[in-house]
Amino acid sequence: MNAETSFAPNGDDNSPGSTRLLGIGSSRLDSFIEKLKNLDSSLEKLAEFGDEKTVATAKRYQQRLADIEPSITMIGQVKAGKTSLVNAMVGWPDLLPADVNPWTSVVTSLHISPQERAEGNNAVFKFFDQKEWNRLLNKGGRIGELASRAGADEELENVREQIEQMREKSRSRLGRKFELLLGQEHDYGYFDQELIERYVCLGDDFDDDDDEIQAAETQGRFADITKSADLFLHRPEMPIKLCIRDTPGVNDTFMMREQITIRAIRESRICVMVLSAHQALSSVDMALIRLISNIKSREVIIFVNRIDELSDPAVQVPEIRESIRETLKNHQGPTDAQIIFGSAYWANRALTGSLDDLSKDSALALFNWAENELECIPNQQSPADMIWELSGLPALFRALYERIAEGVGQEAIDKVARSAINLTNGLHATNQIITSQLDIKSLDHVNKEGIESNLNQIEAQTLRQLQDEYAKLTDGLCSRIDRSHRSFLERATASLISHLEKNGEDSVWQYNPMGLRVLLRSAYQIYGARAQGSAQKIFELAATEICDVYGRTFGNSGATFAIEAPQPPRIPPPVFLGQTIALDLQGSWWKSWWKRRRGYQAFASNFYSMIMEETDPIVNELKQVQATTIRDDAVAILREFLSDQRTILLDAVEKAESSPEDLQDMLGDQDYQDRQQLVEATLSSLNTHVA
Ligand SMILES: Nc1nc2c(ncn2[C@@H]2O[C@H](COP(=O)(O)OP(=O)(O)OP(=O)(O)O)[C@@H](O)[C@H]2O)c(=O)[nH]1
Ligand SMILES: [Mg+2]
Repeated sequence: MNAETSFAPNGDDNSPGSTRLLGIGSSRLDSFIEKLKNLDSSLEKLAEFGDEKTVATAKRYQQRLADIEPSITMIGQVKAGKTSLVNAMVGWPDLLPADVNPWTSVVTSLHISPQERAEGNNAVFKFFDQKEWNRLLNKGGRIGELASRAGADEELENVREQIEQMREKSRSRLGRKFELLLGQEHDYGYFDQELIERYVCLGDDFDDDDDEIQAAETQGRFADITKSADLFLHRPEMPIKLCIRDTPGVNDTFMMREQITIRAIRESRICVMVLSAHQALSSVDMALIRLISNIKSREVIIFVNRIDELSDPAVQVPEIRESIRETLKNHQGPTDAQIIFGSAYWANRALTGSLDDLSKDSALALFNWAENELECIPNQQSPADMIWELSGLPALFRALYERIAEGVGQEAIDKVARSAINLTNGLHATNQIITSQLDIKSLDHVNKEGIESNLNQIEAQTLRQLQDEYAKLTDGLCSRIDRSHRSFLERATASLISHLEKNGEDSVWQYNPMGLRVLLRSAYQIYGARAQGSAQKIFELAATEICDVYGRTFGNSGATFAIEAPQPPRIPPPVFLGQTIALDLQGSWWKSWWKRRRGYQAFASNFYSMIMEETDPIVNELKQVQATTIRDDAVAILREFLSDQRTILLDAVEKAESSPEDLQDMLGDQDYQDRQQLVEATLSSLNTHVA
């Protein structure tokens, strides 16, 4: 079955409540799309110049523009309505099953594209690999690690039991194939709700064997081991491609999902935190606050869902807004993140056009909210348009589009424009060489081998510099982190002892690990700023040296321009710092750890080593994973830049070495003057794109 045909409500794009609504708010991207088109047509023009290599490179850059797909990760409280909201955002109300069993930990990425895909709508499901699965089963995930470290045997036993049950269920559902499936992926050339359910929804328990087999055939067959689902669908109403990632709610027993959420946040530049209006943001959601507090405020949007369930939204919404701000302030969260209120329920009703059977309470809430928002709703809209506006979805899209236009989208344009400028500069140089060659007939000093060896030298030298600088910076980062780590542990232990001296062992002591996070974050920020600075410096050096090669090779005829150095690598936010550690867990875990200790000395040394073990992974993540990623990115950027430059420069040399007749053959009957005009026009249009 084709997915498109399985979705009945949107047959007619002009009917109220169709996916037409998805286009509302797109105007925020108008100027971004204009820039994209301009850049694309400049590249198209470069392709017209005809020589093969230029065409191939220009096409590669065009493809890069076509591939821009900003991604947005939705995170939030369990049952806040993330999945329902994602369904509304892609205009397919029941696509992903809402209300799934809380055990699932699948991250679903919906890729929506205004262009039709040659392969149609398709789906890819990936399973956990053996290592991830073993970690969950053997250690019980994060919570198991915590429990065993804290010596909370009872809890650990509990976790193990639940996991054993889960493993048994998976065995019976998936049979012998089970182990073989780990690490695999399943691809489909279509998808519908039923298929998705097989991969993301756990089935219920069945008493009867026959039922069980039947259920395994349909619902929840693979859900135990599914790690991610990628669904691709065509939405002509969308202004650009988007990837929207639905994650499982964060507070679950295994804390498996916290790691999953952290990874999903890392893969996107923008994060939407979905809260439920009844429990807007309480200290219970500390884990969530910790996760977003490591992301820039501008890249976090808070969506307060389910306002249809409020009795008086007009009055309650400002109160909720205030309380969220207060909570964020008290816990060092992103206080100026934008907060949007809405209802996925209303949005999905607007999409299906089934507006008459809103429940009475929901309708009352809708009228109440409509009065409040009157000035935001333009006149003469259809009821579906009005409800869509009140659902908060257009506001959410507008906010997302603004972030995309100024952030990740602009960066992508900048990157391609810089490469395109360099390509055009190469053509410009070639042009000048051709004219000078036509004048002087030969350029004795042009020597291909000499240039190649020059380029090799530049490459070796700048790459070495980059590696050396980064090694130094990483050393600095590590020693700063180790210092912070030690001093935090010492301070915390001192505070523990002083508590024991004052209060004895019966009163439970608490210590906020915020201080450690602040110290680690600042060490990482210092590293990030330096890492960008060094990359910038070395990239610019590489550009200048290559420019010199042009000058040396072609004399004045070649080097009349500057080469655009690429932008330094992005410093990804240290989301991992938000990971829950034992000190964050108040309540029973901590109390049970506390009760097990006897004697000050035992407290102090046990405490020190437990917190050390707990915080080590965070520290290592910063030192190793984050720092290595940044270095690898910088190296990849430099390599690509040098390789593009090599192609362009050698191409110019080849032309300079050709006989006038061969040149004529290569360039066809294109007139030099025309060529030059085209090059100059393209250059000046490209220059408008870079900052
Ligand atoms: N009234 C109302 N109910 C909603 C709204 N959004 C979601 N729900 C309901 O809330 C329940 C949970 O919705 P989901 O979309 O599964 O929530 P979730 O955040 O994805 O849940 P988890 O993935 O399990 O954390 C479902 O029964 C939805 O129908 C809303 O805006 N209004
Ligand atoms: Mg969900």
